[in-house]
Amino acid sequence: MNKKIILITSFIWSVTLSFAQNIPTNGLQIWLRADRGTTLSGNDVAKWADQSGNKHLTYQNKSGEQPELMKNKLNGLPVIYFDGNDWMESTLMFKPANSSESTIFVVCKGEQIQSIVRIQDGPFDQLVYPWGSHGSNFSVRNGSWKRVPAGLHKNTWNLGSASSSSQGIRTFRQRKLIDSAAGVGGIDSIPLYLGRWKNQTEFTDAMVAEILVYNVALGENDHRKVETYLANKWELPLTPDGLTAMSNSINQIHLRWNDYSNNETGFEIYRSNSSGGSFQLVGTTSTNDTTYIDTGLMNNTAYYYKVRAVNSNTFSEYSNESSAKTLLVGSDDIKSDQTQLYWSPQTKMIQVLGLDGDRVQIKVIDINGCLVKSVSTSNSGTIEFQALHKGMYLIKVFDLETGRVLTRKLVVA
Ligand SMILES: [Ca+2]
Repeated sequence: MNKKIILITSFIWSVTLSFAQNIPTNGLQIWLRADRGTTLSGNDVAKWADQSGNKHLTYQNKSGEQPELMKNKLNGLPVIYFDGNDWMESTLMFKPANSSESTIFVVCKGEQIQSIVRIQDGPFDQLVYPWGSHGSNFSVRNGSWKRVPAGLHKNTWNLGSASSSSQGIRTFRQRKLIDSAAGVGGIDSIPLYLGRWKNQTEFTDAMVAEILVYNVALGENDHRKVETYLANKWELPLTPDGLTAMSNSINQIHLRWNDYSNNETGFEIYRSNSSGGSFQLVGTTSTNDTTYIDTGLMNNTAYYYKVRAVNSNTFSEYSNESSAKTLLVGSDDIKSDQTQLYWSPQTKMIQVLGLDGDRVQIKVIDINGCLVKSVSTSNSGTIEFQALHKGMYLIKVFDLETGRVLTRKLVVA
């Protein structure tokens, strides 16, 4: 029994370690994990120890202003709840590399997700993430303000991050770039607070699972490594991208995208009749699916799509938007009743007659629905190509310029 517990504990420990192994350490100033390093006073957190190796102390001595440790709250792990009145002070004096660089990661969920990381000591220099009502922004101030939307959502788990440098400031949620603005500079050393800045009116009413603060602007690979570590550890889905919509049918559109999550229960498919329009949920896939076929569509109609990953904890941001147009319902001709399809038993060739010079794609599909041959041409008149093994085939000629399609059954004897 004891042996079993030790084995399970060491397994969890090794999983946690392997999640953390790829985190970049260059520039890591403070690393606060709700699952490690808390010193409790009752259920409240009096001290929250830095895991970066820098040994910065984060503390709150007043019992009424200490956040609460909530056990078994997200993926079996504890989180720390700031109730609106709670805040902590850190011994870290944050000094951005090149007077401008920072990268901040926060895993949080709440009603008021402002001032979770508040790097500020006065009305001037500050890096606050998230800032403003409902955590709407990332705020950087060095004399003049720069603020970009943070894109975090109320009352669902967010994997948010923000970075600043002389090149620009940027915000992300669940891996998706939310917004960016021109760069900053000239920021001095500033102390770090959590939850609120002393007794200021902006406050945090939210659960916080983990915080990492770097004094460098992480490059894309390193930024992705931290996101992936946090997403895997806390079971938060990351945002798909690379969505591509395609149609070679009168009533179906095929979708394909890139999956970055290892914890989604599936992907939600949203469709609209216009770009940026009113998107409706039209389907949900299984875990790890990266394709979807939307069926029962109108012919000769453009449809717009976006997808997102979901699980029971939260949803990702939406992917890019992609659109495709279904084909026109074809008569037997492509353009002017002149296109015909033949198979010649003598020459064993398939002939397509009456082409008018439009770009066409000819697809030969076997009885199992598999594409066995695809020929593209923009010839006029007749083309012919090598015939097939014995069997029954469907031959489709798509006119890529008019959207018309000609379909014929063909038996090769
Ligand atoms: Ca996946």
